Amino acid sequence: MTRHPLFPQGFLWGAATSAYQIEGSPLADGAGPSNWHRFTHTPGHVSGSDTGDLACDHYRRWRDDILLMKQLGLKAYRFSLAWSRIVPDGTGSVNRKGLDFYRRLIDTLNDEGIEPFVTLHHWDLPAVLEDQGGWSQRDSAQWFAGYAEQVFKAFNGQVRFWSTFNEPWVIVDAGYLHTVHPPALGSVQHAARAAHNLLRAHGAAVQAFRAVGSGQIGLVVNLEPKYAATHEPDDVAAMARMHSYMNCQFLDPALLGSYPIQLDEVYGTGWQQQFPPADMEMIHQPIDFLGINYYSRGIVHNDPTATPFGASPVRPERVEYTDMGWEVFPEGLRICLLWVQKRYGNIPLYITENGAAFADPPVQDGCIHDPRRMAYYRLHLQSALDALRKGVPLRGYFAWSLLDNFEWTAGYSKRFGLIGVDYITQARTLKDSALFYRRVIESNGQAIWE
Ligand code: IFM
Repeated sequence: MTRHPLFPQGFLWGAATSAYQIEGSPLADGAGPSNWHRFTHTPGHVSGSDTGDLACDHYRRWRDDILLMKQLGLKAYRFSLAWSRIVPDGTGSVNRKGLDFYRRLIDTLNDEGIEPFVTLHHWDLPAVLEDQGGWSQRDSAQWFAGYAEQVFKAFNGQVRFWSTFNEPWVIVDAGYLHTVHPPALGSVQHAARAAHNLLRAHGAAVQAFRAVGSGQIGLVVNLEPKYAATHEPDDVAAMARMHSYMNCQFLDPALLGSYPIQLDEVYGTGWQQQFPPADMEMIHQPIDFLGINYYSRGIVHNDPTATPFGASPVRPERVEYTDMGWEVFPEGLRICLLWVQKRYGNIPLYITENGAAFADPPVQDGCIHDPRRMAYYRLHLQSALDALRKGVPLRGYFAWSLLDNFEWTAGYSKRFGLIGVDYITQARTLKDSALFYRRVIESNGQAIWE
């Protein structure tokens, strides 16, 4: 039998979810409404008028879901906390019952030997804070650090891995620059401010963690290698703009202490002058790890009509696309990991999300056969392993997602789960990809070559 390289001993194999996408019961036990609760209840925003009111009913079925994690052999579970359950008014007093939900979850995960890998904010902001300006408001850094501090104190010693934000780029791009996510502002000025305040909030939470918390803290970003459609200088320049906007906008300030210069072409020359220079000190805090979410690559061409980037996407033909319309491009994962190491040094890395939406066939013989998703995982894990062998300090991998779930504006129409969810009966069914992932975990990677 050919012996292939394996992942290192202790590699953290996990699966990921987020609060609003799976929990349901958004207002239970004294929780306040979140921006996403309000957004989904406003007609016209979400496909099929779907909401997170029930989702995967994880708020009530979490014990069963932990049993499923055990069945998969997961070593870690990445999930987020709903700020509006814990601090319903966004700031001020803590809702004990909201905190208790997460305490039970975390305690049980620890009892079962599954590492809780906790995200403080995965897009669901207390609605009351959005009413006060959300992330475009400077106070948001203190709101977030206050909430984070309460949580660090409550779970001190119970959680070893914390992330401040999941994909701040999406918050800014979809919610502030465009009108796809709440608060749907569609404003370059608000986008620039929101990006800066998210970074300040990240830094302030890291400072709070160093004062009252224990364990490790990091940031999770979504990255895409960018390509120019041609070698023409205009296309190459368009690619460079998109690369700095998506890949460097958050990592450069957080890890290097400055914004990439090309961001001026998006936000306008001098955009940083509105911020006190001392902000960068707060933003540039040492962190313990970086989480990378990877799904696809982006190809762009110069397009002066497309504001504010002057760039538009190009979709290659004769390649595979997922149901999200994202090109399957496994080597991009290795490219991202190597790029991060080259630009930011040897900070420990986790792949905190990777996975694919494909329509699934009905349950057959108690299983869901999803060969395309399985192939997606196999190829991306091979790519990750390649990066590891080239010296990238990769410490873990989280499949997105543990369960089929609420895919934001696509509602329940896209299925990312290793485990299928019947949204009428709430029955869970393991997919072939879940059985494959279990073999990967058991064999510490050998199964990706079989
Ligand atoms: O479902 C999302 C998740 O919330 C953030 N990262 C991308 C996933 C797939 O779109």
